Amino acid sequence: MKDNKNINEKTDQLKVHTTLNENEKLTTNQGLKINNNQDSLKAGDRGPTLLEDFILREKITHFDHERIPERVVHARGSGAHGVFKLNKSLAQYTKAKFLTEEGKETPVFVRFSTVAGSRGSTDLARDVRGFAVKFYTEEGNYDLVANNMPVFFIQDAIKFPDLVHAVKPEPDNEIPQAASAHDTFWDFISLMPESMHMIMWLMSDRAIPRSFSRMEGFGVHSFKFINEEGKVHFVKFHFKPKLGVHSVAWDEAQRISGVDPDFHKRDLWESIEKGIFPEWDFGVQLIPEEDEHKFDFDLLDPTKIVPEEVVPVQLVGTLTLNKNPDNFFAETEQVAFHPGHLVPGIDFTNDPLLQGRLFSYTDTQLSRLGSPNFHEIPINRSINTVHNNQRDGHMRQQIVKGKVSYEPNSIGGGCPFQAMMKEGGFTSQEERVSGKKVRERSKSFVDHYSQAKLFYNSQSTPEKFHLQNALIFELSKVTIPEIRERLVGQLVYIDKFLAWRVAEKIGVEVKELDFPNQSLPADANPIDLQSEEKEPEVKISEALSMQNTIKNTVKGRKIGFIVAGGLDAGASDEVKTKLEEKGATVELIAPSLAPLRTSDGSTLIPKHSLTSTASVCFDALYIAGGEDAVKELLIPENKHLVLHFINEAYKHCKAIYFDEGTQPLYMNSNVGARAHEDPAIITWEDKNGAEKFIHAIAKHRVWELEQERNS
Ligand code: HDD
Repeated sequence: MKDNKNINEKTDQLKVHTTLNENEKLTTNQGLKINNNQDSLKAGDRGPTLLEDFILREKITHFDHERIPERVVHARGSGAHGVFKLNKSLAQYTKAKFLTEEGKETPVFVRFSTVAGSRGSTDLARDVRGFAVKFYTEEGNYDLVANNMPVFFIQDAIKFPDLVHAVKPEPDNEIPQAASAHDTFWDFISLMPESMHMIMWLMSDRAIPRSFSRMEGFGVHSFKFINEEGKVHFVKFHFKPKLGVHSVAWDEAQRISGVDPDFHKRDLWESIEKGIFPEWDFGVQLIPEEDEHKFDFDLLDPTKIVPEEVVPVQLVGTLTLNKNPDNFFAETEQVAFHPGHLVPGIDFTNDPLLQGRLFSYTDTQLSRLGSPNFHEIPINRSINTVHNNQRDGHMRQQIVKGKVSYEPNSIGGGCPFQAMMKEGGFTSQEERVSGKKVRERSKSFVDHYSQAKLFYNSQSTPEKFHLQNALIFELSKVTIPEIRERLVGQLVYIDKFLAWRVAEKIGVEVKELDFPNQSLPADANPIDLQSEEKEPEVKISEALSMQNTIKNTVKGRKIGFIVAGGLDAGASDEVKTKLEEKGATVELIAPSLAPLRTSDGSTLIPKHSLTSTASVCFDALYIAGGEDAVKELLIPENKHLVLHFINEAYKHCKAIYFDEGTQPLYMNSNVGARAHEDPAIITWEDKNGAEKFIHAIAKHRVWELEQERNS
């Protein structure tokens, strides 16, 4: 929505820096009007270009310096503006103003990302997704730099460069791009048992989301809330998508990467342009400070979740994305997040991963954005005005009046003053800290498998099957058998059948492992420690299976209508209208892009041809009836393409609606050969076909029929 009404304090602030070239004359960067932008200044029309051509020089120089370093991780991203609305006050737990006043709306900018791939890589890589939220609060910027998975690979930030070097393309040949399926990643992982819980998440379909609007977001670490009285609660942050958590199949992800590598970016952009705003419930898990040690895991360990069965998630707010950026580079590329951007009422914990992050984010902006003044880039500016004695540096924008740039001062009347706590001055939570200076891991961080098991056991059968196949795919790309074998040795501690099944497919034997483990205290043996494993409080957690998040909605779904000249307009219009009324989008796919005539003489313009798109770009297919249309779809040059569409959608467990007269296509496709009832196949025989179709799409996929649909 270019000029939609979703204006807030932040978007208002950005307007001052926004420009439109409409009806304007071309100028240099100095504002000089340009009279010829086609030719450089030469000594004679066939002569050499003159050095004095300042217009050419300015243009080329600017172009030569257009690129900045991409983010060292999370390089590929998509962003949007929006609003966070608080529905239930958290004043009992925190004094952060944006979390205390019921009904309060806070502007936000959110950037989603993949982690390993370069800026130009595909959206559908198997990867963690970043979910970074900048809240422009009246007390300053608060950044929740989250992921779509609630745990992390490592427990200590000192291992982050190792992890990233292992997953990024291998340094000798820069292969593979945006993929973890290679030797160095699995070599590292197989030597880091603490990563196994995260590996379960990464090998699950959560790593290949259907869209950003269908992913969860997690703050990962435990943070702290502090209320007006100074009382402390540990807090875990959650974003739960209103559309449910849904993913695509791995085979589909690979196809989408070729057909539409910008699949997620496009989905986010188009949804917002259409007014189908992505929305999440914002929730918190709250743990009183005195209960810190009540769990069978350490709250400071970022490889652990707090199961929702133990501490329920309280939903207190709504995050809505309602405006696309005006300029990708200025906003999405230049936005700079940092877990250390805090407001009073929120504080860190001693999670050693979080502690290291607190150094990394400002540091990286210095090389990425090139100056300590990156906070002055419009997208990064706080809506609260900035007053301090920091001065100068590359690209300084603010013009601070007066002689004074130090404190204390008398010349400037002592300004700017320190703020007292009651005036909103930030104070770190007072915490007693004592201990020997040691380079060690706490023994409370040592159980690496219980929650990996919890995750695996909480998956539905199809989800387990997908996870197993993901491991087989990834490990089959590992060329060194010892690494494959070592990893299988880890899987044994999670699920013996899983380990055996993977081992069988990747050509190794299941052996018990015995190798040095850097993450444990020097005198610890991982196997002994595991035998101390406690019986977990929760054995299955419903919240961990995507299957349990299905919502009864087709909002934001994209349905492909396969049509041809002479289609039965009445029937297809009825289905289309019903889908659109419920917030789904219908796109027409025809043998060519030429306008086509329907049975009632009206004209339709197809958006796609059978060769310009693929079934993987849609959530469901509708095959339109009409004698002439079906005849055209059956001519040899179209028939194999249509059947490919149908068979592929069928294989990916999608809903397909065959309308009146499409029997020949139905019978010739794999659908015709099905042996059992299938709730996601709707035919001309179904009464209330449109309703059944909508119901089936809302269920996302019939994963439970995957084996049958693929047999
Ligand atoms: Fe990080 C970017 C999330 C651990 C160092 N991180 C980055 C982004 C997200 C996360 C979403 C992209 C922000 C954007 O869109 O601009 N990172 C996480 C989460 C972590 C985590 C959820 C663990 C719980 N990160 C982590 C560690 C370190 C970093 C342990 C270093 C010690 N992360 C960075 C970084 C990045 C970054 C190098 C790259 C670009 C940037 O910061 O601005 O500083």
